[in-house]
Amino acid sequence: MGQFGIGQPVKRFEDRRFLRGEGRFQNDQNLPGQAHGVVLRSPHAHARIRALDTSAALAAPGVLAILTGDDLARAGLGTMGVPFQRKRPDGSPMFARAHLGLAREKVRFVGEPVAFIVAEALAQARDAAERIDIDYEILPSVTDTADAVEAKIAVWDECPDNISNLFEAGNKAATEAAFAQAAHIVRRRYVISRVYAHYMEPRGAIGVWDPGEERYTLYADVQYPHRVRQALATRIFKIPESRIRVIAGDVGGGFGTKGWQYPEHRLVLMAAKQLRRPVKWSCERSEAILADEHARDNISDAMLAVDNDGRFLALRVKTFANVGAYISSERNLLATFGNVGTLTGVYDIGAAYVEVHAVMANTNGTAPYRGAGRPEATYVIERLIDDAARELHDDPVELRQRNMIPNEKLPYKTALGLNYDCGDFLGNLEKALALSDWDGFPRRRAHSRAHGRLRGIGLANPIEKAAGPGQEFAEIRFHPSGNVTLLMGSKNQGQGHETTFKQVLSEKLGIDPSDIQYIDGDTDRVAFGIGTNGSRSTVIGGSALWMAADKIIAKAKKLAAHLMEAAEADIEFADGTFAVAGTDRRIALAEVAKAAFRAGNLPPGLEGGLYETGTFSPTDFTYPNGSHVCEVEIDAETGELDILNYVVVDDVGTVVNPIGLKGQIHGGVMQGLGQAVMEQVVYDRESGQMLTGSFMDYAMPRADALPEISVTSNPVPTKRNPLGAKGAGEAGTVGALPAIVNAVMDALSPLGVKNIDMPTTSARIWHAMRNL
Ligand code: MCN
Repeated sequence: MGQFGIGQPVKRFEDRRFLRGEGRFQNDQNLPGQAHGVVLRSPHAHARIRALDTSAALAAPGVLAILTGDDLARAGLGTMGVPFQRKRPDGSPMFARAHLGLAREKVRFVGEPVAFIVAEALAQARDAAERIDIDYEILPSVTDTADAVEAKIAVWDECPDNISNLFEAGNKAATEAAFAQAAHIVRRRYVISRVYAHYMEPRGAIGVWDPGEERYTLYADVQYPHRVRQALATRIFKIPESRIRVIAGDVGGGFGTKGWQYPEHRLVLMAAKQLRRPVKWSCERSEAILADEHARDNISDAMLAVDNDGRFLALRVKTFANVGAYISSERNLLATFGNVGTLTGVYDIGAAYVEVHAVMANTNGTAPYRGAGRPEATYVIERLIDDAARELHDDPVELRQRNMIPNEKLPYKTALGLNYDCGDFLGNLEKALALSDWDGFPRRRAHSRAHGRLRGIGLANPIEKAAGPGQEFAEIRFHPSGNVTLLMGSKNQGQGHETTFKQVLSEKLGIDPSDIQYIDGDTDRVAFGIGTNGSRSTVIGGSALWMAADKIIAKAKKLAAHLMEAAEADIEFADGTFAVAGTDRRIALAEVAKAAFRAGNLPPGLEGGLYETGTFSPTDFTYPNGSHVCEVEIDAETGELDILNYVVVDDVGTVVNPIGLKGQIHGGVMQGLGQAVMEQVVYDRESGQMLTGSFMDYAMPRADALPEISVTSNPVPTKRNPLGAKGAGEAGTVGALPAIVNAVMDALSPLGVKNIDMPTTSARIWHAMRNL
C-alpha cells in the first residue's frame, strides 16, 4: 500500500522505542523476588576435577543454592544430542559428546561451566563462587586447529585423532578424472580465523517456576524461542512442551551464535524450581567470549583444475574445521558443513569434491555465525580464482567472466548438488566494475605508488544458499474494533522485522502500520515458529504472512458480498477496500472486520471473527548473490591498511525495504571486514588460555574502519516464494571476506608476497612485506 508497501524505504518503526531507551532487552527484565546466579567457569583448557567442595561457598552470606554437574546428572537432565550419524574417516561411527550443562570429572576448555551459584544478591553469588574449592589436575591441551589435526594431544581419550567425523559432498571419481585432464592445477591453503560475535548485549536468562501450573517460564534473548522451548522440554527436562514458556524480548544482536539452547537456560530453570523463586543470570561482558559459542576456524586445502583456455574443470577442497571440545548439538556441525555447497560459487565447474573433517580441540564450540559456512566457502573459491589468475598470468576479471554461469544456463544444477534458480551473475559483475571504476584503477595505483603507498583492488562474486526448507508461521488477528495484531514466528534481533512485516501486511491488506500491533518471541502468544537464522525471516515468514493475508481477504470477501448484497464473484479487493465491480458500492476491510464480530451480520455458514494463520514451507533454497569490489591502500613503511572504497551489487530478489536492506548489507560488510582485517580469537598454544578475553585484545571494527559503502540492487525475483524475495541478512558478510583479502593481496603481490591469511592486521602485512 502506497508509502508503506513493499519496496518503500520505510524508516524502522521499532527504532522509536530503541532510541528513547524504551526497548525491553534481556537485562531490562527483572522479576519481584528474583535471586541472582553466577556461573563458575573452568580456568583451565584441560584438567581433571579431582575434587569439588562447595561447603564453604554454601555457608557464605546470602547463598541459596549451588548446582554442580552431579546435581544435573542426579536430576536426570538430558543433553541436546546430534540427531544424525556420520562416519569418521576410518569408517567407524561419528564421535560426539554433548555437554551436560556443568562439567563432571574433566573440563575441556577455558570457560566451561563447572558450578552455578545462586544468592540473594549478585555480589554475594560472586563472592561465594570464589569459595568453591576445586582440585584440578592440569592436563596438556590443544587449541590450534592444525595442532589438533596432528593429534599429539587428544581432547577425548576415546577419540585419539581428534577427528569427530567426515562430511563429503560432490563426485570424487569425476573430480579425479577432471584433474587428470587439467593443463594447470592451482593449489593453495587458506586459513579462516576463529571469531566471536560480541553482540551489543551479552546473553542473559531468567528462570521462573510456577508451582500452581507446574510450569517453567524462561526469559532469554534467543533467536528461536519455540525451538528453545522444544529442546528444553523434549531433550533436557523431558516434559511436555506446553509446560515451558519461552519469552524473548528485544534481542541486542544475535548473529547466529545466540541461536538456541545454552547451559545457563537449564540452570536458571532448575534453580528456580528448587528455590521456588525467579533466578536471573546475566553474562558479564568479560565472561561472554568464554561462555558462548565461537565461529569459523578452519583450514582448507583447495585445488582448482584449469584447462589451456583458462576454463575451470574441477574443484577439490579438503577442510579441517574446528568444532570445539564438545558437540552439544547439530549446530556445532552445521556451521561448517551446512553450506560447503556454495564452494563452486557462481562458476560453471563440471566436477567438484569436498571433504570436511570435524576437528575437536580444547576450545569453545563453533556454531553458525553470520553466513554460517557461506563466507568460508566464498572465501576459498574467490581467493583461489585470484591466485589462479596470478599463477596463470590471466586477468582476474576475465578469468571470472569466462567461467561464470551465464543467464541462459539458469536454472543450473551445480557440481555440489545445488539448484540455482535465477540470477544475473555477469550483470552483477558488470555493474560492480562500472561503479568501482575498475578500469581507472591502474591510474589510481600509479598515483598511490608515487606517494609511497601500495594500492590494491579485490573482487568477489558471492552466492549463498539462504531461506531453505523449513516452516515459518504468521498470524493476523483482527479485533472487533477493526485494527490488527500481527504475530510472527520469526524473532527480530535487530533486522527491522516489525517494519518489514508491517510493510508486507500494508501491501496486502492496505492497513496503515499504525493500526498494526507487532508481536514476536513469546511461545504462549505466538502459536509456532522456527525462528530467525539463515536469512529466512523475510522469505519464509513474509510468505507465511502473505498466505495468512490471502485467507483474510478470501473470508472477508464473502462477508463484504453479504454486507453489500452482491455476489461474491463481483467483489474486488484493492487498497484495503472491497468494491462491487462496476459500481460505487464499497466497504473498507476494517468495517468488514468489525462486522465479522457481530453475529447478526454474518451470512449463513460463515464462521464469525476474523483471524487467520499462514505456515509457509519452501521446497528449495533461495540463492541471493552479487558482486563486491573493495579498494585498499597500504603504507609501504608501516603496513597500515586503509579501505578506500567498497561497492556492493546485490540480488536479493524483490526488495521489501531498500533502506532496511542497505542497513543489513552495511552491517554484514562491516562484520566481514572485522574478520578480514582485525578480529580474531586467540588462545595461548601452550596453556590453552584465552588471550583475547577483552576489547583490549580483541579488535572490533569502528565506524572509521570503512568508507561509505555503495549498495546497488540488481534484483531478479525468485519464483520459489510468493514475495519473489531472496534472503539478505548475511549477504554483506559472505562477499566481504574474500573481496577485502583479495584487495590486500593485490596490493602486496607486486612485491612478491605469495599469501596472507586473515586477519590482515598491519603487523601481518608488515611481516609479509619483509619475509619475502
Ligand atoms: N530485506 C529486504 N528484502 C529482502 C530481504 C531482506 O528488504 N528480499 C531486508 C528487510 O529489512 C529484512 C532484513 O533485510 O528485515 C533482513 O532480512 P532477512 O534476509 O530475512 O534476514 P533475517 O531477518 O532472517 O535475519 C537473519 C540474518 C542472520 S542469519 C544474521 S546471523 C544476522 C543478520 O540477519 N544477525 C543480525 N543481521 C543481523 N542484524 C542485526 N542487527 N542483528 C543481528 O543479530
